[in-house]
Amino acid sequence: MNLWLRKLKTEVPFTLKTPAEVARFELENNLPGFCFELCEQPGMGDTYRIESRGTGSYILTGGSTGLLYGAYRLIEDHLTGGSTCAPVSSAPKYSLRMINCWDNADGGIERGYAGRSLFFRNGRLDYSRDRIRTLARLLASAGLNVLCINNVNVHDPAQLLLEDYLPDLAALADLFRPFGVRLMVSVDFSQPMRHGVSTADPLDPAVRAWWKETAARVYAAVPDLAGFLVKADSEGRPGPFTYGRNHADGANMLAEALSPFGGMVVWRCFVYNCRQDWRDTKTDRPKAAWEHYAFLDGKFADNVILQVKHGPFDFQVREPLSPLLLGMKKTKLAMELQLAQEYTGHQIDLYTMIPMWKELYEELPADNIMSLAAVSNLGDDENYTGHPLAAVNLYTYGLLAWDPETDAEEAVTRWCRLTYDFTTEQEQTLVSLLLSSRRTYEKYTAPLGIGWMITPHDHYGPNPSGYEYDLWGTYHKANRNAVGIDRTHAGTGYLDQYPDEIRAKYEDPAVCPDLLLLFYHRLPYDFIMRDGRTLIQRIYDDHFEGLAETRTMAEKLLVLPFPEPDASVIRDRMNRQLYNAREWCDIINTFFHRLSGIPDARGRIIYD
Ligand code: GCV
Repeated sequence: MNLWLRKLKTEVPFTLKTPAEVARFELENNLPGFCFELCEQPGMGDTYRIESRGTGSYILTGGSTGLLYGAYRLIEDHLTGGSTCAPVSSAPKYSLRMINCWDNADGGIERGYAGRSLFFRNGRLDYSRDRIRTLARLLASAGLNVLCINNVNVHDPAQLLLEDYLPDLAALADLFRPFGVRLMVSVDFSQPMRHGVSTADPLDPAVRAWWKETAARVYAAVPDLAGFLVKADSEGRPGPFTYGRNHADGANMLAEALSPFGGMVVWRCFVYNCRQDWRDTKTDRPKAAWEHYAFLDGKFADNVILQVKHGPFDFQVREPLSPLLLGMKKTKLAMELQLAQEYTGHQIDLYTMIPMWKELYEELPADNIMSLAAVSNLGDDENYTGHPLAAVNLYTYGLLAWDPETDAEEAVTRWCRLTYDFTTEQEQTLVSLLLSSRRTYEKYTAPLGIGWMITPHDHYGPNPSGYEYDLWGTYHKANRNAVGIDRTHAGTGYLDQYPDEIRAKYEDPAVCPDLLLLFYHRLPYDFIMRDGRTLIQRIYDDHFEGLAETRTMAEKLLVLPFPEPDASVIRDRMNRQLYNAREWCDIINTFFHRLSGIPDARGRIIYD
C-alpha cells in the first residue's frame, strides 16, 4: 500500500542511478502521451523551471534533483486534476528538508506507532529493498531530501560508524541516492571511549583525532552523507558538560571532523534538567534551552546547525514558539517538528498537523531558520504510517519544507486527491475533518496550553497528575483555587526571553490568547475570560465540545468510501479514538470539578 503514490504506475527500476534518470522514467511512465525535454543544469540544484511548448509539451530545466522535483510536480498536478500553468520556477525555502527516524538497531522505534523499523533488524541494517525504494519515492515526491536513520538516543553506539557496518550503510545510501535523498546518522558523543580513547572531552587532541579518522572512514564509504545528528547532555545522553565544556565546544569539534567532506553537524537543543525536584519553584523547564544556548549565538562553526524543537517543552498539543528560534540571529537553525504522534494520539487519534505548523510561522520571521527537521511517523506497517490518514502529515510536511507559504487546505486537498478517488463532496468532508482534527484533539485533552496531563512514559490517554510530582519539570500546580504557572516577568521570567512585541502579546492575562492562557499565567477558576465565561466553565465546555466533535467526526468519517484495507484500519482507530476522547473528557472535567467544587453551569454530567 503506497499511500499517495498509489496512483503512480510501475516501480522505478533499481538500475536507475541518478535523480535525472528517475525523473525521466517517472514522466514517461506516468504521463504517457505528453512530451518532455529535460535540460539538466547542475548549478540549479533542487530548483526547477517548467516551460510549455504547447499543449502537453514541456521543457523541464533544473539540477538533477531539480528535474526530479519538477517531474513529481508535473505528475501530481496532473493526477490531482490541475494542469501545470507553465512557466513555473520553484526553489525550496530550506536546503535541508529532513526526517529524523528514532529507529533502534534492534528494530524497535522510540515513539514509533507504525510498526517496527524499516531499516534495522537484530542489531544490523536489514531491510526490504522494495520498501526502501517506495520510501525513497515517497520522500522525493514530497520534496524531502535528508533521512537520519537511527535514534538520537543511540543505544548501540558501535552501529553504523564501524568498518564492519559501513558497507551496509553504503548499500542503503545507494538505494536512496537516485531519489535525491541523502542519509544522516545519529552519533553518541562518548563514542571515542568505546574505541580505546580515555575521554570524550571535545578539546582533547586524541578525541579530535578519533572523530577525524572516523569521519574520513565514513565518508569514504558514503561520500554524500549529510552529516551527524547529535543529542548531547539531554535525558541522560553523554555530552560536553561532563568535561566542563559548552555545546559550541562539542559541536565545533565534530564540525571540524566533518568539514573536509562537506558534512553538517546537526546539534539538538533539547537540553533541560530532567531530574528536577517538583518542590523547586525556581527552575522552569521551558527556560532551559535559552539558558544553555543563547549566549553561544555566533560561536558555532559554519557547518553546524542547531536543531530546536518548535516549542520550549516537548511537542505538546500547543506550545508557544521556542524563544531560541527568534533570538539566535547569528547561528544556523533548524526547527524540529514531530510527525510521530507521541503526545497527539499515537496515530490512533486523527491529528493533522499543518494548521499547527502554519500558526508557528505566524510568529517566525522569514529568515530565521535555514532547515526543517521532523521526527518520523514511519514504520514497517503495510501502510507505512499506521493510520492511513497520518500520511497526510508526512506529505504536507514536505510541501511546507519546500514552501512555508503553502496553504494548509490546498496541501491537505492535494494529498486527499492523490490518495483517494472521492467525489468533490466526499473530498471536502475528509479535508474538513482532517483540518479540524488538531483543534478537536486539543479540546478533549489538556486545557488552554497546560499540556502534560497525559499518561506518563507511554503518552497516550489522560492522567492529570501523572507528571505532577515527577522529575521532568512538567507541572500545572492545579489546586482548589487556581491552575497554571506564571511565566511572566513577575513569575518565572520565561517571557523575558522573547522580543518585546511577543512579550506584549502574552504578558497580560486580559489580552493573552486563550489557547496559551494557562501556559503563561496562573489563574483562579473564576477568572473571567474575554468572552465572559469563567475559566473553569471554559475548561468544561472545551472538553464536552471536543468529545461531541469526535462523535460527529466518527459519523462523517466512517461513511466515506475508503478502499480496503484503509477502511478497516480507519474504523478500528476511530473507535479507539472515541473511547480515548471520552476518557479524556470525563477524567479532566472530573479532576477540575473535584478540585474546584464548581459545578458545570450547563448541568452536564461530571463524575464526582
Ligand atoms: C528520543 C521526548 C521523548 C523521547 C525522545 C526525546 C527527544 O522526551 O519522550 O522519547 O527521545 O523527547 O526528543 O530526544
